[in-house]
Amino acid sequence: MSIQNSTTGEVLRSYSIDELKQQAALMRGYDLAALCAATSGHAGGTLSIMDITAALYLRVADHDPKNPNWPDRDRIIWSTGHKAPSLYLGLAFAGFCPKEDVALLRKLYSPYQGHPHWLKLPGVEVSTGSLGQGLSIAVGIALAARLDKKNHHVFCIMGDGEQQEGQIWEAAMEAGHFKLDNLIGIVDRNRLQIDGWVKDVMNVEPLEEKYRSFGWDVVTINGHDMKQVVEALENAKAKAGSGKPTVIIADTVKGKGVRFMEDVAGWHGRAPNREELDKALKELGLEGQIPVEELFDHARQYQAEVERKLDAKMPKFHRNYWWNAGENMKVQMKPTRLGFGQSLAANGDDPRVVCFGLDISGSITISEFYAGKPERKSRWISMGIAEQSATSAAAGLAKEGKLPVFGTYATFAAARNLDQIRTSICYGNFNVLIAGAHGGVSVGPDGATHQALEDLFAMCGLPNMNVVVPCDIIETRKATDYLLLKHVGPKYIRFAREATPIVTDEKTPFVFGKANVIRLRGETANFIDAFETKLESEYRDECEDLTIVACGPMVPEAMRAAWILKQDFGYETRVLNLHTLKPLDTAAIVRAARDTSVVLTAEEHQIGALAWPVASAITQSAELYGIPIITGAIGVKDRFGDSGAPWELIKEFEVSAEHIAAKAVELMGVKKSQTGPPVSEVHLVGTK
Ligand SMILES: Cc1ncc(C[n+]2csc(CCOP(=O)(O)OP(=O)(O)O)c2C)c(N)n1
Repeated sequence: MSIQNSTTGEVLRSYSIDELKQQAALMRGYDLAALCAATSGHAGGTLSIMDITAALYLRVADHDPKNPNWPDRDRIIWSTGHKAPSLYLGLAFAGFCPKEDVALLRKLYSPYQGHPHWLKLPGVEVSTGSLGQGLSIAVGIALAARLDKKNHHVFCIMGDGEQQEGQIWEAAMEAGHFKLDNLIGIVDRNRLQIDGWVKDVMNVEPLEEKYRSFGWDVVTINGHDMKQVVEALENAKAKAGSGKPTVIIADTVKGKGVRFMEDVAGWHGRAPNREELDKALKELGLEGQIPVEELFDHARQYQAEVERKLDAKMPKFHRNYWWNAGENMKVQMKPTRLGFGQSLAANGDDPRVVCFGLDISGSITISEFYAGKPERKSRWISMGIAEQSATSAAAGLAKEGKLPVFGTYATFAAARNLDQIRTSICYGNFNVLIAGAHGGVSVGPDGATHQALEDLFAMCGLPNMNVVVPCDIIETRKATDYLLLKHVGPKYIRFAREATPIVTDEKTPFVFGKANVIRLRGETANFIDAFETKLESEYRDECEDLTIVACGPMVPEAMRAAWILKQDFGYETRVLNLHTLKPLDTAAIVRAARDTSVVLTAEEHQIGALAWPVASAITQSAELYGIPIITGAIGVKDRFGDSGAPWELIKEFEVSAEHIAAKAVELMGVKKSQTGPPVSEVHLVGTK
């Protein structure tokens, strides 16, 4: 049946096998052009799944592009959310949305998020991006169809690396148990994942026997032979009433169609540059068939509008204080995550240190532990994409005296496995170091599912847990040095993905649990030299006008805000670098509140991981009873993230120095109105 008018039942378009092959080739071309325009994304897996995508969206699935919510449509669930461009192209080629719009991939406010979000684009069934959840959602949808006595089918697209997630097997058991013959699983068995070959990272074979033993019908096909693909999908649909779910295990090639991408793990999460795109299109036999320039133009025009909107939203001051915008106050930027790897490389000789790989090892730099040091390989344990089991396994290693370290994106390192952290690690008070990488919106184009904005609530809320959020690459290295070898107990370090300003040096103090005071001393050639940093316990009150308390890469933003506040308004700011969120340096907060009476917090997180403990320290301190303290909070305001460039997101989510400064001016207005004549200098341009 396929693409149809859901009112009349008329088939709108049916594709022959040869036509499907042509469409799949074109979809590959659009895919690579969209990735190139976005400058990020997943080339390898989007290419391996494209033949199946074309068959499903253009021939096998019953759906109506004019009525995406038609209740009787087949549902297609993309459990591997990182293959979103293939999903978008399936929809576009079936007529749900314009093909050229796929060039808006990964851009701010775009419906074409880095990972699919069903609330943004009609035709997308569910929001995914955290692997291993799609099959369970598909089970739920299949059960709902049964309850409603509906005949539609539910397809669920998964990866082979993804089969390492335990949740997949809970769902597989449920589908077998409930005899969900309206459910069709598809495994894109391209044999690669991020860290290498699936068989080496964590073998999942024999997949056929596993699914069979869970009560499924199993079909193995060549996922690039269009005839086999169509037959397998159509047969699976035809066998309703069999009492068994079906899984189609499709043997595919990662990067299919582009020789320099085929079977190369490095192309998992890479986008081609312009030269590589041209080469790829040639290899795909698509020269002149993809309107590359039009697509790029479309992307450029959209991007110009995004930038205009963002600029209009930003608080304005007498001059542009943005990073490296002027002749002086220059900064160097490096990703904080590199500091984590540097520390593991330096300290990994301790025979107790054991590091877990969770299939994002290069990106979060945990692989630096063994890079160039083969003798450490026995203490490198690849666990695959299995965060929950790895968390409890780390507790087991710690129980036996090892120093286990595991890390992944903070959403998967501190949220998916929260109960395991709570019960296996914290309740037993085990010595495990957890790294939450990619904290905050500055993760960028991957979008909401990959931007950890709640992890610190959970980690700070757990008894026995210790939490550090370092401000730059150097502090990340020092914090890891300390946590790894000196601190005993559960510990969480959170760091960012993007290159952020380096604002500390080797001499800058770092004492676990003790805040630093940072004071602006005047403009200099280099931003870092303009500031003096001291341990707060060694600092004497300078009667500053206000305090900004920050952690992580919000510390550099707070410093830049202090600069804006001085230059535009003449305000003196005490910046507190509260790198340790737990245990909290309550004394430093209380002293700052007492000395300045204005306390503004700044966090790249939902407001509250930093703001509420600081507020609580103030309200609970007997020293401050009866003293009015004016407080404010900068952070993410109870919303999920978005795709976009990292610094665009810092602006959109209002966590830039400009937003801190504007809020500080507002608070200072309140302070002055309480202590002197009212002032009108709220927000925007200063009054100096
Ligand atoms: C829960 C979770 N852990 C980790 C990741 C990061 N991640 C994205 S894709 C990927 C590898 C997936 O491998 P596979 O399922 O084989 O997909 P393919 O190789 O076909 O792209 C990983 C680890 C994630 N998205 N979700």
